[in-house]
Amino acid sequence: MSGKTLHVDKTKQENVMLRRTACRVCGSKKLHKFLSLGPIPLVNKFLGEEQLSSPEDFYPLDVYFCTNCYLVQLLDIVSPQVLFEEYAYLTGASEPMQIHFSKLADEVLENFKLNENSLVIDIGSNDGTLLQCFSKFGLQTLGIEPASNIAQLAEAKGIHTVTDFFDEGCAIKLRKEYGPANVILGTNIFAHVDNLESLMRGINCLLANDGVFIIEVPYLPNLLNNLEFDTIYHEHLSYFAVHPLVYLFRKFGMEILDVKQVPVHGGSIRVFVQRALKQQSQNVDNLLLMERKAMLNSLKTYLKFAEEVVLVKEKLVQLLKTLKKEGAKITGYGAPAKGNVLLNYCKIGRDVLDYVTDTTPFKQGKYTPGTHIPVFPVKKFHEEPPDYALLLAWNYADEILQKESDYRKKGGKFILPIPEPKVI
Ligand code: DWN
Ligand code: ZN
Repeated sequence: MSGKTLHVDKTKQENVMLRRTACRVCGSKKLHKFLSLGPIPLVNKFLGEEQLSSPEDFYPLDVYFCTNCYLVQLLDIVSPQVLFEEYAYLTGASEPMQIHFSKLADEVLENFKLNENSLVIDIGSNDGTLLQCFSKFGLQTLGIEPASNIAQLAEAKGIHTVTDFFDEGCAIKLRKEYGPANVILGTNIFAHVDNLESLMRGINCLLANDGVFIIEVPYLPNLLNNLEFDTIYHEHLSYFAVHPLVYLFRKFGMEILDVKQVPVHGGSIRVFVQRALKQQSQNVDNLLLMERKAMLNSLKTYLKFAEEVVLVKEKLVQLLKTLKKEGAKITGYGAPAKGNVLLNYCKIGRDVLDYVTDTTPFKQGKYTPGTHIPVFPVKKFHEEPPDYALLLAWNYADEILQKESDYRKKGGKFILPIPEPKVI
């Protein structure tokens, strides 16, 4: 395992980082640190060959629990401009996400009265994959995406996309230009935003009176139960359960109409939010009860999680060491952001993984941040199959295992890193 010295440029950090001292949702200062995964680099900043010899920046990654509203969160905030103005992750690069979003659009169309005049706005619309599922039914769509390299891809597909960060100021401009939205979507953006007050004021400004705001966020109980510690990184500022969300939406005159668990990104919740409810789904109380039973309101739960994370790390490192000693060739499958947390936290470098493969064009030909492992298209995996493939994109295990059944038939093995390192 690589043991290099980390470069922490304090002055640079001060320029790109803010330190929050109060809870993002309730403002309380009763915040308890329970886990440190850093210092690690920014995990979507893949490096070009020319960058490998320059010093790299590493940032603290400490996780806190608010004993007032029970929000789990980061307090060290890396500037969103640095994180998102140019971005490597493409929704369309993962086929399971295309299927998932298509089902989301079907559900919205079934449950809400929409027609060809209805406006659907997607915040953090990425390459337009989700909005395409609405535009094919003739609805009006508008994407908001801060990464210009990705907004361009959406435009090329015919999905009109405004390149901007969504906040209250942006919402005021959009409302003037496009009118109120019947549906506002925010899949995997709610956890990414530090200023939730400005975001929610923006939603209130842009949403039609009877409109619906639909978010998807990774669900905290899944993170805890499956030890998905690698989904913790600087882009994800909040780790939500339903309890803090109820608290937050009420502050802005909104209520959760319905909430359901969906199987993406390690287990997420899809939350439907409106101003005036006729009736709230029983699902809301059911999940709140489950969260109380799971002791999400107790610091002890998080301290136990932190202990388990260390054990997973030790077991994974030991397993890889043993396999390497036996002369095994190992590579990584997928180069997700979370994979870079795992590699950096466990100090798994090029001495362990020969290469990683990934379907995202922006990542191919580059090197993983911090660990400098080359990223290739999946063709390399088929041409030079390893004995073992560390499944960094474990959230797509079912699909990938099925897709790579030939590799497995020929004796190739996958290593699943969490919840407990396992060879399959
Ligand atoms: O919130 C976030 C989520 C939505 O996406 C972001 N902050 C960043 C990103 O997280 P991630 O990079 O961990 O997401 P994924 O979807 O788990 O990434 C999977 C990666 O694996 C992608 O780079 C595509 C790649 N992949 C692959 O190479 N072969 C994926 C599949 C399904 C495959 O068969
Ligand atoms: Zn709080």
